[in-house]
Amino acid sequence: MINRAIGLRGRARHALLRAFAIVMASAFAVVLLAAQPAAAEQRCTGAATSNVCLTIDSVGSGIYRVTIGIDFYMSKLEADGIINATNGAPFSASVFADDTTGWLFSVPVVTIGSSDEFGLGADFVITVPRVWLDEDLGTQVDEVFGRIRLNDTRMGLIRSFNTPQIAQAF
Ligand SMILES: [Ca+2]
Ligand SMILES: [Ca+2]
Repeated sequence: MINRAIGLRGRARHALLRAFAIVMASAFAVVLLAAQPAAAEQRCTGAATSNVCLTIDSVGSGIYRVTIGIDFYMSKLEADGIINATNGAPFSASVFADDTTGWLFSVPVVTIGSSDEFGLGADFVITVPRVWLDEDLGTQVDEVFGRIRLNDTRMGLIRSFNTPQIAQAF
């Protein structure tokens, strides 16, 4: 419950800070989905330097919406520097299994933002068939997590951020 509360707070903050009405509407929809107990599972790191979340919603008919989000705390100036130095594409994200195959699928970025409040932020979303998440085949519980890679031009290196794991029988 602590993790969920942190995640929702991060989403709400996103919604308040983003200027574009479409982005606000989509972030609000994520909050509504996450508030329905049976519909979504969310885990967030809630770390001091960044908050990284994985959310998996069932949208019916064996289809799941997978959302990965990050707030990497820094000044807006630093965040804009990273965004500009990477031609607007500082991030990539994928979902991994805890064992066996490892990498499962890529998750495309849908929003990138910067502010002094949340730093450098991004959301990644994809809808996938159930079998893509079924990393331990059949009824065995599956353990999946998200990993975001950031081309951090301040340090001249690639940084990785892992979400916590979601364990569920997909
Ligand atoms: Ca399974
Ligand atoms: Ca596993």
